[in-house]
Amino acid sequence: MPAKVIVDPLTRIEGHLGIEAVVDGGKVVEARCAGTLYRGFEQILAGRDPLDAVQITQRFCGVCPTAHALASAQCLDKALGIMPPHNGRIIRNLIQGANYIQSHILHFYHLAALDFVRGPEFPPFIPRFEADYRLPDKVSQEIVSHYVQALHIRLKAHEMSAVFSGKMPHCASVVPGGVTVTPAVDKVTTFLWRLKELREFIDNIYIPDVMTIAGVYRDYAEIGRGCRRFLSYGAFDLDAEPDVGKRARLFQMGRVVDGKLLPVDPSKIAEDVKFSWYREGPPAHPSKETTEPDRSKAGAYSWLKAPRYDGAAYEVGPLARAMVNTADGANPALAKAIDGALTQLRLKRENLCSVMGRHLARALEAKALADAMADWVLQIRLDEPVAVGHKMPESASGVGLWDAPRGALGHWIAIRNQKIERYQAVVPTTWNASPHDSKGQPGPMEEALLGTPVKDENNPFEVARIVRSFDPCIACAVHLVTSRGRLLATARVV
Ligand code: NFE
Ligand code: MG
Repeated sequence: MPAKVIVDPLTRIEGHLGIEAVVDGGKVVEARCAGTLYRGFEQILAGRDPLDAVQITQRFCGVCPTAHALASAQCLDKALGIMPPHNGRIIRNLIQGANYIQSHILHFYHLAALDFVRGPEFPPFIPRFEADYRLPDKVSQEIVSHYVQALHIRLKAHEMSAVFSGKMPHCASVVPGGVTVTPAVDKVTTFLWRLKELREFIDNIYIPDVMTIAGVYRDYAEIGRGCRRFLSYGAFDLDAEPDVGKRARLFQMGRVVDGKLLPVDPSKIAEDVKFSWYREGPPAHPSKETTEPDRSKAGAYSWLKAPRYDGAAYEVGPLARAMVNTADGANPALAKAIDGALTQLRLKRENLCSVMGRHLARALEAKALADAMADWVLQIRLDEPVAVGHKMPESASGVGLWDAPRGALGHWIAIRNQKIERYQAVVPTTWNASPHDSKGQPGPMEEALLGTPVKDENNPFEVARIVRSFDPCIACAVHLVTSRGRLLATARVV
């Protein structure tokens, strides 16, 4: 008997999101992701001093402000025709690296692990969504103790970013041309001590906990597969090559489709607004598109646009980076860690395209990055500059392509009369949680829900686990709807 189930809100994510799924015969046959919050930042930026963009865009989000600072600064670097010197590049990487690891630990322990681990019987662990918790009590208790430990470790990671960025969140020192912080021995040692603690936490607690959960919830290495097209702009510059497509990065730029590594041509990115609450128009490149809200638009169901690459939906994020960086061995350390984890879990490479694959990719990437940061911090040259100067041109345009913790992040700027004429950002969750497009193609999260067995429409925890594996940066409501649309129940999910 078809049933309509509404779960609203789905918490433990960042921001505001609604999900509506059609369940028939015990499986999801149709799904819709709706971003339910209008922000309007792109309009706020128009007419301002271009240098303000690095500060204003960080206010998109308190979780990934560093990525916006970096994408925006690189967008301006491009527009101004400058590149940071050695120290500027290294220090930007360190500020961003600490924030990546903080974000991954936040996601696992404070947003996602409680989907699989029964917490204690007091707030904030109750009220909770009663799922099929499978871990023995002792193991659950240990992981819950790591929940608390992870809060302290995230503080250390914030301190690491702040050593070089002035403060966290919303860093002060990132500017076009580099950074404004003066390198000094005490900053390097402060950073290194905290990095040591972070690496111990990742190696001895985070990765083992993800492996424990992945070993017990083996069916979650089969579901939530998604669109299996992956896009990454890459992150963490290793040289100063002006062409971002050729620049060496710790995590390389690329796409993977059908297991094949392919290049990225940024001119093929376009945002489709067929099902978005924006004025109708054909899919347009971010350097040309408009953002004109139209809440009354018929058929629309999301404030998110639908970014597409050459007309196709792409998953972005740690799993996409894992795919892009292991397809041809671009990052041997990450490839070795992923192969080792899959062997230990007796899983195949195709199992990476799953809920557990996303959690594994995030944890193993945290290790690869923390290990690289230990080398970078020692590459700071105390007697060298951290930034180059610039002269603001009358007119210019630029693009910053940089992977945030949650995936491919692009900022596009047009400058006219030394002011921002237009600014567009296409952020990771816009890719992953995008609505359908004019070809009727679902977004990656929508596609990941298709075919998901839902054992009990009154308790659709499978959907929550899939949605959270993407680490969406939008608060979330899940609506499960039958083809007949009969309301069966409303559940609050915590
Ligand atoms: Ni608000 Fe973010 C990241 C960016 S999300 S957390 O990572 O950019 O789309
Ligand atoms: Mg945008």
